[in-house]
Amino acid sequence: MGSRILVTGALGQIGTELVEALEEKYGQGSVIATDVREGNNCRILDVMDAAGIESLVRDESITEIYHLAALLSATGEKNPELCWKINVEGLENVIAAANTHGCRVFAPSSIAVFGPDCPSIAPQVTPLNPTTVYGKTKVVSEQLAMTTGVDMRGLRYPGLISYKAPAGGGTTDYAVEIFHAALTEGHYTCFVREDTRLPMMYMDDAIRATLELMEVPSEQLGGARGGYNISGCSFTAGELVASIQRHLPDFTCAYEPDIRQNYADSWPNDIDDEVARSEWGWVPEFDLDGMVDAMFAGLQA
Ligand code: NAD
Ligand code: AKB
Repeated sequence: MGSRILVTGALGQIGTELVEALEEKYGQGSVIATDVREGNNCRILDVMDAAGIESLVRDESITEIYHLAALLSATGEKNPELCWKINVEGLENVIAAANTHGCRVFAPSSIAVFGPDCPSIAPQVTPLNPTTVYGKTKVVSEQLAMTTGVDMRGLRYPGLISYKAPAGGGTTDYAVEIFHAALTEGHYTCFVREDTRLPMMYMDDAIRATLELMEVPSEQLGGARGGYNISGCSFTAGELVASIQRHLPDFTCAYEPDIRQNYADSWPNDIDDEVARSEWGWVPEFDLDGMVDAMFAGLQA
């Protein structure tokens, strides 16, 4: 039998596009999309329900789990205990089912694993001292990938930019919201400073990276398997505005930093992804202007 795939958190920003890509690759009947919320072609599955995960994995003969259910940084910092429960205990429940039934697991990490002591261009190997609970849960995820005996892989996704689903409560959401505001209002009030530079990535690159990583033979992956650095494009909020103004010259942006500025300031400006490039051939396709052009093409279609 071929791959039988379970996706958790499938209705979110990544799941919306990853499910499509997995169905295209493996066939529609091979992918079971689940979320704690109701949605089209999506079964209800709460990742806190260990028995529910186990029985679904068993009954559907699941071979691979793409575990996307989580609380992101901004939502997570509002409710740190819930963030820890969903992100760590939810992952442990997925790993337990994977262990019992011999599944491979993809569990995303994030640039949120880095803290203020990280160099501005984050190396693959550096002390991981995040200030957010969300970041701490991602450090645990990377450690579990090295210690559970399950074939578990992850990517330190930068802030992801896409138009098919809204961003899900993160610090980097401004880089998604700004497009919708630009088209509907001609104005955006940004919650980080104009000079805030963060690593970002267009969703197409992120989906391709995910599929590519899961294809690599296990023995080819080294100590970064739980969270490879992958770089897309790095830009300031002001540079994003300038790129959007190529399409909408009258677009304006004001800057009113809130608590999310603190999380952004604790993360690096850019990512060194040499290890992903050399171990499994990672190469991004979208730079800032390419991403902005693709966003406008998608939103206006
Ligand atoms: P999202 O918030 O858009 O989607 C998460 C989904 O998980 C939601 O649909 C939500 O309903 C679901 N969920 C929440 N609690 C659940 C529970 N108890 N059981 C089952 N489902 C539950 O997030 P996303 O952007 O799609 O992120 C997916 C993964 O990628 C997360 O692990 C996130 O940390 C990671 N990541 C995302 C980004 C980004 O910029 N989007 C960057 C780095 C890492
Ligand atoms: C967030 O801002 O919380 C996410 C992430 C970078 O993990 N987009």
